[in-house]
Amino acid sequence: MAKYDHQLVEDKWQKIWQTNNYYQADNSSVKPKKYILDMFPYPSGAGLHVGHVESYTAADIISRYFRLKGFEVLHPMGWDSFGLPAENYAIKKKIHPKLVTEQNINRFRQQLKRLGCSYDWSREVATSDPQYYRWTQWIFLKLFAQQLAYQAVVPINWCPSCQTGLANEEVIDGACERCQTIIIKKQKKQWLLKITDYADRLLADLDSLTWPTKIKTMQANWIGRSVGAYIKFKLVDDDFFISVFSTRSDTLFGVTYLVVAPEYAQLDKLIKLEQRSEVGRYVEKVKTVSEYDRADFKRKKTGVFTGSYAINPATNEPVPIWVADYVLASYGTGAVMAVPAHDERDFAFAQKFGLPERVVIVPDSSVRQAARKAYLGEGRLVDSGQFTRLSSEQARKQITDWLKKQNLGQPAVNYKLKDWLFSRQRYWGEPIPIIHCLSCGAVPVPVEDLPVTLPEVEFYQPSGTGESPLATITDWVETVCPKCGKSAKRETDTMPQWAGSSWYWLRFCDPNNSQELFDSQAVSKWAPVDIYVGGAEHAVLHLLYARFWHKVLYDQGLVNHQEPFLRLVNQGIILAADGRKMSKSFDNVVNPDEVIEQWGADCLRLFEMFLGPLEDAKPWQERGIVGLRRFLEKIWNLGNNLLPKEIVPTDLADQSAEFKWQLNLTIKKTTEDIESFRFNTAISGLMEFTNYLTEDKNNLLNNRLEGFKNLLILLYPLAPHITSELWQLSQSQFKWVGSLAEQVWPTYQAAALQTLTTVLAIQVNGKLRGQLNCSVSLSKEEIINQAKVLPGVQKYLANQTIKKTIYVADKIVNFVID
Ligand code: ANZ
Ligand code: ZN
Repeated sequence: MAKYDHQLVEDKWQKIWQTNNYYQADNSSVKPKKYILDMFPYPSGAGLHVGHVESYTAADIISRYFRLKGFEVLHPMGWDSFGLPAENYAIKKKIHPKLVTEQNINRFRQQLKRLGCSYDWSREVATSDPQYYRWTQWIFLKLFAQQLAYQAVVPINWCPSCQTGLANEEVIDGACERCQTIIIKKQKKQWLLKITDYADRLLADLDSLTWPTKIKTMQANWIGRSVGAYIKFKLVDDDFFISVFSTRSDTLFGVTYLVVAPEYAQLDKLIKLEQRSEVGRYVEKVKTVSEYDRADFKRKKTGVFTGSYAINPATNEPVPIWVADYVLASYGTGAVMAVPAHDERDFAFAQKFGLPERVVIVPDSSVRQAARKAYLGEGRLVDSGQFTRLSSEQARKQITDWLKKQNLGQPAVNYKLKDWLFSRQRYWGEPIPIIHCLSCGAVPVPVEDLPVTLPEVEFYQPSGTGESPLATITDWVETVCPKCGKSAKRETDTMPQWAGSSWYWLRFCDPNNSQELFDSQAVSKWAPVDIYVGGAEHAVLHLLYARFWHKVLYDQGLVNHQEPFLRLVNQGIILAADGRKMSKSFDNVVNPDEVIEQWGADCLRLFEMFLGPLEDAKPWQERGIVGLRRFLEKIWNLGNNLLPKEIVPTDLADQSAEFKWQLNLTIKKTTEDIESFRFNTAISGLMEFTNYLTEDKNNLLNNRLEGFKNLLILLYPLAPHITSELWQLSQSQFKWVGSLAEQVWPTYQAAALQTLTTVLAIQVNGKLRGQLNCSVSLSKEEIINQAKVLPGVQKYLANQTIKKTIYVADKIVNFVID
């Protein structure tokens, strides 16, 4: 056998996989299915980076593993090719976005093939392909028909650099997600999607998902459901009522003033003549402050008095009405009842402007209050008339009921979530398929006229007027109304990048369907996605939008499952060797192509998986590559040494207990590690097993061969090229049936693992209470669980809380109780 030449081996297998359509998923297969999906990439000009390699390798390992487990696996790949990154790059390089996108896609595809990913390339889709976005537009029309897409003049987040409006989800810490430019507010007529109609379901259904807790929490907080009441305050000298949203109606007796947002719609009604100029100046000044800063708890409070008073319905006392920017116009009613004694911001504001405080809640237990601070917690009511002595919780209900009887209040639920701003004033996106007619209004483009394709133009840069560049292309804009036939104009805004990615997993089930969105049988075969792998940065963007669209399609009877992605796995970021983020400006970016060139794709795959737990952030430790290369060479040589030997494979029964134990332990560990995405420990287990096979001189040749055969299968998902080659080289001599990819994943024999045992002393508070005789293959948790239920131990632990468990491998378990 020749020296290990990764280029030769990898080229050869990639060609074989390609020409035989090896990984094509069969819609009519009778096997059980698994749908394993990667978050498809933006085909950026920079090409594939090591972070892509990390998550795509992980998903590929899982896909190959499940194929060997007997599943029909759908593992597709495509391109999220619309949107700002592609367009900005095109502008920079002065090439048309369509051309740039094509070039970049070709490069990405090539790179993914070189990485040895087992995609079903026959299902490739690109969101910027008219045959794809035709259906994205079709879904938009469905949303429009359901009144889930609507136009409104709203204050939008405008990025002055990208020259487009952005969704709230795209504004991070007050700045544009893409270019970090500070966002300004602009009034503009925009398309919005009514994601708020789905707020409750988007929240409730999180429970059904196997997703990282962190992501679920982020979504829940973003949706921000809060239960409270609307409460009305009558003006002292007018019949006008100010309605506020409060989660703490139990503090009503403590309300000493009201605050409205500077943008409060009825502000004019409230301003007294003598306060007019001061309020006017304040409102002007606030326009320069971002909403993000305004929501900051710690910011210095500012505000002015309007001159008006309202009546606190609980105390019947007049309370002054102020304008302050810590109240946001976009939440609740844009007005707040201020309770300085029990709210942090109200407290700071009252301190600054000398407004009174009134304590109405005291803590149940006598926790000592730090001096001069608001008490924010729950407790018992004091100084609250008929409600005094009630608990906060009782009081919220009773005060709200009492207000309701007087028509001054009602229970309410509010959400932080806002409708999804869906218009972009950019060229490189799906045209919104609407025609504006003077007599008929907004008219949907008839389905048979889809797709509304982007016009081929020379000039696709932002227009600078705040309108989409499409607005300048007169012969595209001018059209006729599909309803009345009069001349009309096309909508010139485009959809955001998130549109195409909000349903692509469904199109993969039936990617070439030209008659409908997808065939419902194909979708019921594959959907929902069983395992979705990708970055956590999409927590409240793509992952929220995708769930929303999926639910809309569910309500339309187009899919039969409420959620798109059952299990979500996030990969951690790979940092540069210096611990900083990889970035062109630090000149520390690793190019995966070069690593593949020098060490091979199998080596790169193993190396990235071996860096540490998949979900952790971890630095690129170049030195480690050599170690993994040696590991691969060791396996190559193991095959090399076995091949010339005349071995007649015999039954497993001949094997020693030690060998059986080693083999079965490796099978068990690799299986469990792969299923739980612990690829780093799977690899170290396989390394140990390889060492055992190469170093244990007492091992029968026969055992080594059996071990080698299993090793190739177990390692195949992680390093598919070298294992396929070694398998093929050994196959005829050892009479192995079928190719490696056709093998069945081995199962371990529990009995073989019992043979090597160990005895541990089990103590309670340091006193020996029993002995545990168990297999050495048990995990720490398994051992502790078994130790707890030993009869001699259990009686000491009954009704006790274990404060601490001390575990010394192979020796002691000591339970510490009171
Ligand atoms: C009186 C009160 C007393 C409040 C108290 C809190 C504590 P979440 O939980 O986030 O929904 N609020 C209502 N609308 C607001 C707006 N537009 N801008 C700023 N603050 C607003 O918060 C609800 C609470 O935030 C409401 O309950 C209101 O203050 C304030 F001891 O009402 B509370
Ligand atoms: Zn018309």
